[in-house]
Amino acid sequence: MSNPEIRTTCPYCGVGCGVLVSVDEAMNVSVRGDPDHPANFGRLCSKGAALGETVGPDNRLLYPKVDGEVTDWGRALDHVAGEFKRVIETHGPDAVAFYVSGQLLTEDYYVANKLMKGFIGSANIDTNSRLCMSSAVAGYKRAFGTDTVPCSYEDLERAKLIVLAGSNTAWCHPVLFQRIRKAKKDNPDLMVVVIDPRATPTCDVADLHLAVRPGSDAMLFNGLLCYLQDSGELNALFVERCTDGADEALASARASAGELDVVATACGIDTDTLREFYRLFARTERVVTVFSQGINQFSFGTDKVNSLINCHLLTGRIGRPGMGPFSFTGQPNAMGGREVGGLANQLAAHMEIDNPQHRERVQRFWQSPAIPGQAGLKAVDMFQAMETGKIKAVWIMATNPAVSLPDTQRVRAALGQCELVVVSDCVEHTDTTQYADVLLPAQSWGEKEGTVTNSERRISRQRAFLPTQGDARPDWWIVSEVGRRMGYESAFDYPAAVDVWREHAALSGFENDGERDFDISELAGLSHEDYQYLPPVQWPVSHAAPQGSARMFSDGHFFTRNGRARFVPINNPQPAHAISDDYPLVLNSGRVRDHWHTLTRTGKSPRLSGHIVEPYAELHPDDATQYSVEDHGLVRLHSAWGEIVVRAQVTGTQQRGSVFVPMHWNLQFSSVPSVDCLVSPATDPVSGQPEFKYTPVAIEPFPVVWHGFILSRRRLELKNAAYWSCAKGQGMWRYEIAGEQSPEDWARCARDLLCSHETDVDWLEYFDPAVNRYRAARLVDNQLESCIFIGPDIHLPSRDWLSKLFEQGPLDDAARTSLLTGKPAIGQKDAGPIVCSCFSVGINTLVDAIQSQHLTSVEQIGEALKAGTNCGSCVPELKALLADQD
Ligand SMILES: Nc1nc2c(c(=O)[nH]1)N[C@H]1C(S)=C(S)[C@@H](COP(=O)(O)OP(=O)(O)OC[C@H]3O[C@@H](n4cnc5c(=O)[nH]c(N)nc54)[C@H](O)[C@@H]3O)O[C@H]1N2
Ligand SMILES: Nc1nc2c(c(=O)[nH]1)N[C@H]1C(S)=C(S)[C@@H](COP(=O)(O)OP(=O)(O)OC[C@H]3O[C@@H](n4cnc5c(=O)[nH]c(N)nc54)[C@H](O)[C@@H]3O)O[C@H]1N2
Ligand code: SF4
Ligand SMILES: [Mo]
Repeated sequence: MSNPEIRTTCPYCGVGCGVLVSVDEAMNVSVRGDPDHPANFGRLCSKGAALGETVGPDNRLLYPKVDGEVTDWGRALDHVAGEFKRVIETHGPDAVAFYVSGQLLTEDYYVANKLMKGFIGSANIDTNSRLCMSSAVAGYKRAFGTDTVPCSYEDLERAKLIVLAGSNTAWCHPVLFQRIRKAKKDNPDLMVVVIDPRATPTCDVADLHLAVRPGSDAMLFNGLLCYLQDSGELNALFVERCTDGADEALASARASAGELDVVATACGIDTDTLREFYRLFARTERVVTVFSQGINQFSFGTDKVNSLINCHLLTGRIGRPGMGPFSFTGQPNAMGGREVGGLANQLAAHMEIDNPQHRERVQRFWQSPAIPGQAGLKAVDMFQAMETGKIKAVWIMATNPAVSLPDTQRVRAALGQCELVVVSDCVEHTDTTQYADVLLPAQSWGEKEGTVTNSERRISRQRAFLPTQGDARPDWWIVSEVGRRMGYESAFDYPAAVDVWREHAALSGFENDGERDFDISELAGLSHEDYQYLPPVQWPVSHAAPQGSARMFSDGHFFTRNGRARFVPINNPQPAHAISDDYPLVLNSGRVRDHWHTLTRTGKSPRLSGHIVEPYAELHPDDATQYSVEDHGLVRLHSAWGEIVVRAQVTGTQQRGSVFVPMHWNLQFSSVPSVDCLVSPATDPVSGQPEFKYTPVAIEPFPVVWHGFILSRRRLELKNAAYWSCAKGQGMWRYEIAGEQSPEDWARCARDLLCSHETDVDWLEYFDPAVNRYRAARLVDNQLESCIFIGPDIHLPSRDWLSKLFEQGPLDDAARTSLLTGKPAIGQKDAGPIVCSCFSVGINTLVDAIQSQHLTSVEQIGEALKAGTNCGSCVPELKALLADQD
């Protein structure tokens, strides 16, 4: 029997879907979409649907550790507080830093920010949101005076045109993608334009795809600004009454982007396609321009953001239903972090550190001994300051910078050098925890209580439904306890999360009087019970709008000094590092459908790990020919900052001159430390956001003499293979491996790789020295324990049917034979790699059914195999398979 369902919020992306969770007696967790949550109305994506597979105990950090030794909380907290105090007393408050995360809950974030800015007295607290949406923040602030996302998700349904700029919505905000798909079905007039150098699965809903040259968006939107004026779409009344600076912005746009042909050439698209987009935009009043990392992650990301906001200001398309510039935020609480002022250049409750009045007000509210007079170090600079010794103690919470910051070699070196590294995480082994002097176990999703804010300013509750594992504690508690031990007892005396919430809400309304956009003061008096049952609500939730607010700027009033929005003149900005003969290709990086960031959670799920099992580099077929790269072969990518070896995927969806590498893999899952080894540390001078989408690189084949794979019930240590990667399967782990030299004795090498030197196991072995083909299986009690397949090239047996043998009991003769022949026994099907992760449907099963049952639509596939009928995340891939079979 299941216990009652608990209502909570998905901990992954910024869509912020409501989920209903139930836990059975065996502690199995099942999850379904909350039909009443306004973000998703019952929908989930593949990641949300598989949440139950990610809450298990493996690799959980359970107890505090100091210098590698397990200890109790009292000692660990005293140690952290004592060391921070010592460093501050000796070297001043700016010698310490916090590096936090959009995956903290608002309550955690609030307390961390308060401790650093109000009590330690330094602004050296920055967050991984710096890597994520700081250009959106800076762009909004330049235009509106505040960091205000004006739109609601319902605007997607009310729009007539949706422009998806630098957003792979299908994979990164899948439930919003489903909403767009549904909106298109309900309203066939709705047009969708995708602006992305790659043809991503998002193009599945696109009426028009602009495969722009990387980095050319500002040019594109500057051209649009000119076109809008030329075609008479300028909203003179709005521009005159509600904005400043239109003339300067237009003049600046004209200087580089006044001619269609010039813009088309700069953007690498033909003039007709460009004109079609401009016409569509010009003639459609209700247009939402969605933007994400393809806009933000540039050294001129803020300029890109303002170039697109300018177009909405010129046409007055903001503050009304179905229109506006809409930043889709990445992390579940990227927005909450902005609200509490978690960035080094903010204060709290959308107040500014460089505003003396704000500083005085926040200090008075906090009754704090100190408040920094200027901004602290932004993420990239913070780690560089650790390298130079300026920062001597850092506390990292809920982020994995050794993987996710650019130029990770340097980041790792900086962590290695820093006197004191404290890491709060739910997971024990990550590339970052390796550098920790102190490890603090944080409660994980399902164990903790608090709130998050999604992309449409909607605050939702995360609620606990599992007992806490080990000695883990809420992040807000850990930080408060350190604060108390540093001598600030009363300021950090919070009995529960709701007490933090009330203070945060009260500060938002403190001396506000409508002057600041962020105001949730109506929620400052929530009782314990109100907080427990708080329904999702969009801020502001103020005296004037006690039920929350769907849209901002409806009255044409902005939060600048004179109440007018500002145009920002944009020139023709260029990436920090241009391609050259040495580094002729542009490296682009981002996400895949079923994985989340550095794999600490989705890497635990067999379903999610079966979609894409290895790190890869996507490149165009002509580039593959030019650089002698073989599809599925290994390639070495190198830049001025580092190198990695990954699998090549040759595909026409990539444009010439560009390479795409996903950001997820790291040393816990592969021989690749991170694609960020290659990425340039250049940042945007306004926002501090790194240029993750543009690093010049070179590519060449990586010569190996053998390829292979291993399937094993136990996790293995393969650190010595020239190339390896690992993915969780059902009841086993799957490894892809390759070597630069053949061993003299394969049998011995196999035993080393499989960590097996026992004598009581049964080995089946096959070796053909003429072609260097080796296969072995290790059986215990006649059950498959592990197997290894080695060959001279990439043509190896399918892993998918072999992995099914791990789900069987004792192997029969047919299974034993098929193990050595590398072919499924007669009658046994090989499903192939997973396409639909909800129902684990493989590619071979799909192709088979499409051919034999003459299936011609996604609906027919759904009826035959269920694939695509749950979350729908695989629908673009199903369509591509149907097209291939035509
Ligand atoms: N599955 C999954 N979903 C996620 C996450 C995850 O890890 N996995 N992470 C979440 C987080 S934190 C974030 S920030 C979001 C990110 O969500 P997105 O921003 O949608 O994801 P990315 O894959 O980083 O990049 C988006 C697209 O930008 C394109 N791009 C690159 N250069 C340019 C350019 O010059 N111009 C334009 N117009 N486009 C360009 C890339 O080709 C890519 O397709 O996803 C969130 N959702
Ligand atoms: N090349 C390249 N690099 C990128 C990007 C890119 O597009 N390309 N994108 C950037 C972006 S947008 C982002 S957001 C970052 C993401 O990068 P990271 O933030 O480094 O990635 P995560 O894997 O999400 O790390 C979160 C960590 O917090 C832990 N954790 C989870 N929940 C909690 C909790 O409640 N409390 C505590 N204390 N710990 C918790 C997890 O176990 C994990 O170790 O990567 C950035 N890096
Ligand atoms: S879209 Fe998927 S990952 Fe994002 S919040 Fe919803 S269920 Fe979670
Ligand atoms: Mo992000």
